[in-house]
This record gives sequence, structure tokens and C-alpha cells, in this order.
Amino acid sequence: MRNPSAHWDIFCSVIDNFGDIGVAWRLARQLATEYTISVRLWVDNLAAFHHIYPEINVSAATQFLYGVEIRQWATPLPAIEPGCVVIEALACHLPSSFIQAMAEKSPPPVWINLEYLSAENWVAGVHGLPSPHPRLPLTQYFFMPGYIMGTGGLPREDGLYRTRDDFQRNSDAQSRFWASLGLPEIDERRLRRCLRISLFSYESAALASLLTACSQGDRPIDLVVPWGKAVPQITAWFAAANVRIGDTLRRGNVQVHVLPMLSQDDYDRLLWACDCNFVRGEDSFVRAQFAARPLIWQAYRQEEGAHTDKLDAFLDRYCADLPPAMDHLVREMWQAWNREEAIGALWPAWIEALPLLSDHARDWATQLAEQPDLASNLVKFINKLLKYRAF
Ligand code: TRH
Repeated sequence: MRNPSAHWDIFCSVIDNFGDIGVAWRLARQLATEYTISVRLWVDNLAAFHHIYPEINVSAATQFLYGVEIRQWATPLPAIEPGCVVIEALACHLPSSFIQAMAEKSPPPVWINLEYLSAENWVAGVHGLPSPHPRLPLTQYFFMPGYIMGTGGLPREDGLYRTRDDFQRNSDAQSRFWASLGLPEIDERRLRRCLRISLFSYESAALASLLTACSQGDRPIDLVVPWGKAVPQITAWFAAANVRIGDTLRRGNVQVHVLPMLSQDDYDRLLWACDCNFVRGEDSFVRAQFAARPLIWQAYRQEEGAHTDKLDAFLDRYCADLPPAMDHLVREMWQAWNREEAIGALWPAWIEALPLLSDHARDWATQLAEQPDLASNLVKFINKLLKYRAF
């Protein structure tokens, strides 16, 4: 049965990197597959989309995937009738012709401003607030993702934890996954003590210290790196000439495997399969929390250091149940990584603490699942608005 609030428009402008499209695509796909809502997703950079979803045809003006109609957001936008819901994802700005068309539609669409994620306390106070348009008969509503009740929650599709647990319990599935990535065989001796760590980061002055610490540590470490911003610095640290996808670089106790950028679904599997994950931005950060494995987050740098407030706010929540020594270690490590300071002095303690940090990561993921997810909160919020408007 079709959902009565059928036909939603979601607009996504890729400001940089992959987080904007990563979040918008997850939401569009979940609304279409779990709520049978017909979604039209407007994207201004299909090349970025193709990186995280290789099925995307970068030159198609219209294409369908998982029941989502994906439209190239060209300028000017063709004259089209807005859907009954319009979502402006992550600070993108709707074309003024489209806003005009929204104002002329009767009744006007429910207009949602889907904001960035933050663990800060003010988020719950802003979530759901209306913001009337200064000239037109339109109201926009703030929808704030967040970690606590009273916020919009986190994007988490149905069955995610079941799929994760099945994978994490199945060593054959994990071996097949590693083989599918073309990782070289590890001899048994190395395998028993070896840790696998994924690395997704921005350029960082701290990267060299991570590589040095891994190379000098007691345990062999496989650092698995999807192609991206970290590669030039890794290349420089190894004094390698020309690093390519598929290469393996070795020094001391560290091996770096350079992978292609994976599809979003395979990237999830990578997070689930690793003993620890370095993540960044917004979406990989959330997925790493759902992976129930220890993580180190590099926040997306914002003007006037706004990202440090986000970092502190998250750490306050994440560390709340940790014993003091672990609390201290997690804070020190994350702060140093974000300040791009050398992390070598903290690394042995971090490796030592991985079993405890793993237990904590699982508890944290379980706690997150006690909250309704973002799509269900959004559908509820919009249905309420549509219902009141009908009277
Ligand atoms: O790529 P990011 O740094 O994205 C952003 C953007 O910079 C954005 O403008 C900013 O607003 C936001 O951060 C806070 O990091 P993020 O958010 O983790 O997005 C990465 C996406 O790429 C995520 O959906 C996971 C996906 N991904 C893959 O699909 N395959 C991969 O191999 C990797 C490493 C990531």
C-alpha cells in the first residue's frame, strides 16, 4: 500500500567530499524501501555519488535505484511540481523558482530543513521548530539529527544490527570479504596477533605519527585505507614513488593496504570486520558507532573551531559510562587526533585497551538502538504536520 504522504522531494548539494550525498542517499533509500514513499532525490554532483554507489550513471538526467527516482540537479531546475514534502538536506539552498512553485501549490508542501548531526545540548531545543518564510506563505521546519530523545535521531535502517551481527559471527563471510578486497593472504602466525584497522581521514599532520607508532608496536597491524585524502601522506611516509589502488606497503610491524573507495555497503562490512576504525565527517562516524567497534573520529573542520564543540559534546556522551582511565585515554586520543598532534605516546595504551574499548563500543551501539531512527522520526513528524493541516 502506498503511503498517503507519497511523493517527497529531497535536495542534496555536494558541498565537498561524500558526507552530504552519503546521508541524503541513505535517507532516500530507507524512505523508499521501508516506507514505500515515492522519493525524488535531486543531486548536483553525480560523480561524488558514483564513488559511494558505483551503480550510479553519472550522465543520466534521471535514473531509478531501490525505487528512488534520482534526478540530476541542473541549473536552472526544470519547471516541475513540488512533492507534498520537500527536504532541504544539509544546508543546501533550494532554487528560488522551486520555492516559488512550493508557495503556489495548494496546500503547500511540508518543508523540512534537515540539519547536520551534533551531540550538543542545544540540538533538542531547536529540533522541530518552525521558521516562517519572510515573504511567502511557507514554513520551514528544522529537523535535527541527534543522540537523545527529543532530537531527530540517527539514520539507521531496519535490520542493520542483525546483518552486522550475522557478519561479525561468521568468520567465513569475513574471510570471503577480505578476499573480495584482494587483500594478500596473511600467514597464520601473523593472523593470530595481527590487528586490522581501517583508516578514513582528512589530510593530517598526525598521520605520520600513527604510521610510526604502528610500525614500531609489538603487534603487527594491517592498516586498510580506502583511496582518498590520506594517500599522499602515506606515500610520503613510506618514501614510495607512486602508490596505486591494490598496493601493499610494509615497514616494521605495519602493512598498509590501499583499497579503492568501497560502496557504502562494503564500507559497512569493512567497519564491522576491523578491530578499530578511524573515521571522519558525519556519516562514516555514525556507521562506525553502529559497527560496535572502537573508533577514533576526526571531525570535519569548521570555521571558528565549531567542530571542537561538537567533538567535546560527543565525548561527554560517549565517555559517560567509562571508568576514569578509559575516559581519559579516549579523550586524549581523539583530541590529539583532531588537533593533528603526534599520537605515538598514546598508541600502546590504545592497543592495550582495545578489548575494553570493544565492549564499550558494543554497549554504546546498543544504547543508540534504544532510540527511534531518523527516518521513522521524520515520517512521524511529517504525518503529524500533514494531519493537522487537513483540519
Ligand atoms: O566525506 P566526508 O568528509 O563528508 C563530509 C563532507 O565534507 C560534508 O561536506 C560535511 O558536511 C560532512 O562531512 C560533515 O565524511 P562522511 O560524512 O563520513 O562521509 C563519507 C561517506 O562516504 C559515507 O557515506 C561513507 C562513504 N564511504 C564509502 O561509501 N566508501 C568508502 O570506502 C569510504 C571510505 C566512505
